[in-house]
Amino acid sequence: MHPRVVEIGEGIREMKIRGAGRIARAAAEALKVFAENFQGTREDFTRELEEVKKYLLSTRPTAVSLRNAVYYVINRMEGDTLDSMRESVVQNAENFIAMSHEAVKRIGKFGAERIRDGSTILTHCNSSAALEVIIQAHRSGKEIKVFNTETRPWLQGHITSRILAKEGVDVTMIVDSAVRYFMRDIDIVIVGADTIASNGAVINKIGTSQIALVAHEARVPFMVAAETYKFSPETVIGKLVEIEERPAEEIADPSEFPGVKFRNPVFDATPPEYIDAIITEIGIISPYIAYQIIKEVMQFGVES
Ligand code: RUB
Repeated sequence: MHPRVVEIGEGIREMKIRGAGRIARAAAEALKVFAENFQGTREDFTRELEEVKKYLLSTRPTAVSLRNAVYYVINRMEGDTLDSMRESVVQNAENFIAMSHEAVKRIGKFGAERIRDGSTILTHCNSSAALEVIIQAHRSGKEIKVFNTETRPWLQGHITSRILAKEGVDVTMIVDSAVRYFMRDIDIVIVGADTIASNGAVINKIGTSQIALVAHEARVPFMVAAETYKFSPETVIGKLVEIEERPAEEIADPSEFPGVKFRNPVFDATPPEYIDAIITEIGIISPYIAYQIIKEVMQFGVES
């Protein structure tokens, strides 16, 4: 396999490239690199494309954006000759990447409209889509404050805090368990998504569902910022979303805790009844219309 393809794949697996949107674009980029650098026969191309596809799909299990990106690029491949097939893969990958960037910008625009001047926003983990909403609201001149969780165990919240501080946003980092303590100061919660199931449940960084529960209790609106390629066609045909469980070492050194078991699931599911709206690039929608959105993205294809 081309070394750059492996570099991207391992980058996703080891979380050097992370966040559902980024890993989707990186997977499309890997397919593009493969097609551009391929040498061999048409038959070899088809066979190796399948290998690259399987390899990319194996890197992280939860974010459907990765699979939707891979299917988008491969299932739309056209042409009978090797050159036309290669060109088609390159073009599809470029289209996906451009569409993805554009989607995040539109989400930011729509979402920023929903942020009232003077609001205090809570976010969790590090979501480019959620950050785009916050940053566009800030750039439009609204006086906003942001609380963000540190997000154990990978501390993606550090990235979020730094990005917001650099933008000049008034940002406060809190530990994950302080969410309920601060909820009385929060006007709106905005998080991202890795996958949205056909029943409207949102799968996002572990802890998201607890935050949603606390927001619900405090009657604080809970919004999800997500591109339509985060909706999962697979869930329509009955597949369950696999929740990635990562090594215990990410939490603590198990050798220092003889007799102790560790569990480290890195995503959880927030049911639709705790979600006020999902901000997508095609509009702000109720989680209950997830199925209609999936029908539109079904065109990406699904492996049954
Ligand atoms: C990242 C995470 C993000 C979503 C959405 O988890 O849960 O909230 O992926 O991000 P991890 P984006 O760090 O384990 O990949 O809006 O950037 O797609």
